[in-house]
Amino acid sequence: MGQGSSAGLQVLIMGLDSAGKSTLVGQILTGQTVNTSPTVGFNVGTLELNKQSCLTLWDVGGQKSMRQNWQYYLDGCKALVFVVDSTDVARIPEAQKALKSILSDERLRGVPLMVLANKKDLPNSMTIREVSNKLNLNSYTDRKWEIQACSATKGLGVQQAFLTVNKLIKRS
Ligand SMILES: Nc1nc2c(ncn2[C@@H]2O[C@H](COP(=O)(O)OP(=O)(O)O)[C@@H](O)[C@H]2O)c(=O)[nH]1
Ligand SMILES: [Mg+2]
Repeated sequence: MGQGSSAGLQVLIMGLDSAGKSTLVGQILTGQTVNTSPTVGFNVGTLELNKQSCLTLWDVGGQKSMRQNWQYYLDGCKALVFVVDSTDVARIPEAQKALKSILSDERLRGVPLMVLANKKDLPNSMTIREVSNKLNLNSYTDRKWEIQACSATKGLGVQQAFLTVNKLIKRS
């Protein structure tokens, strides 16, 4: 992904497979729940928030085999959106490790982080506080970060999330 490959500020959407990344990107770009299949390679789309702000969203596949490719998307990244399935208690330690590993990359130094606790429409989803604790977000003192709940399928909190991402970029 080259710096000049598109007009918008580059925003990387990452997270474990089936966290809801592609549903989220589909929802924000089309306002609809789209059918997703496990993402091979990547999806990309441009989100115009207003005349001044345009975000280019990169939805990178989350399967284990894809994760070694994550590093190729880091150049020119202005914000990282890390999507978590907040009902998946079993895999939150794996999400924690994946997040830590991505953020240790030199190219993401100081880049703001937005964690989306997705699937909040489902019962038994973890609270924001639980997700935040399990991901050790308080340990990330050298960058701006936020955590918000959302439902990518219902479109709840999705618009708000990207407005916050834009604010985080402007302040970083
Ligand atoms: N209930 C519910 N299901 C969701 C939500 N977001 C995604 N899903 C479902 O989770 C599955 C994986 O979503 P997908 O976007 O393909 O995940 P990705 O692998 O991170 O791109 C699909 O069956 C989605 O319909 C949500 O907010 N609520
Ligand atoms: Mg996907």
